[in-house]
Amino acid sequence: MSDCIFCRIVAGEIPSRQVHADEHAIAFLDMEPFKTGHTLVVPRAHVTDALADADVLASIAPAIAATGKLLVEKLGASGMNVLSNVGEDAGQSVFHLHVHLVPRYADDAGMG
Ligand code: DGP
Repeated sequence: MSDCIFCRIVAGEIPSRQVHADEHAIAFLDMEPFKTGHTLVVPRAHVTDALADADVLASIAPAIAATGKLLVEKLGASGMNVLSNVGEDAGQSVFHLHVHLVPRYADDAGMG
């Protein structure tokens, strides 16, 4: 069994609130959301971060776009923060590439 929490979510060993999936990636709600609908897009392949493997990063682009569109449609978000922390000093806490999609709403007062 992998000790990577996101590999275990991808494998279905740990439950998640999945909002999108394709051949290369899954997207599920973040358990510590900055804003309503905060979602993580995660490749099925294990790479440590967004700079580790350009092919894996490129492979999740369709899932990022589809999930962002879904969040706008379903939640009425009027904007989106799309970001990936690379390295502990940048705030990365799970070392399996993940892209945060944080839906934003008019007058929602910053990231906090
Ligand atoms: P980062 O700090 O950029 O590595 O973001 C990691 C995010 O992952 C953080 O916002 C919390 C989330 N997270 C960590 N473990 C789990 C989990 O088991 N399930 C879910 N849904 N989210 C998780």
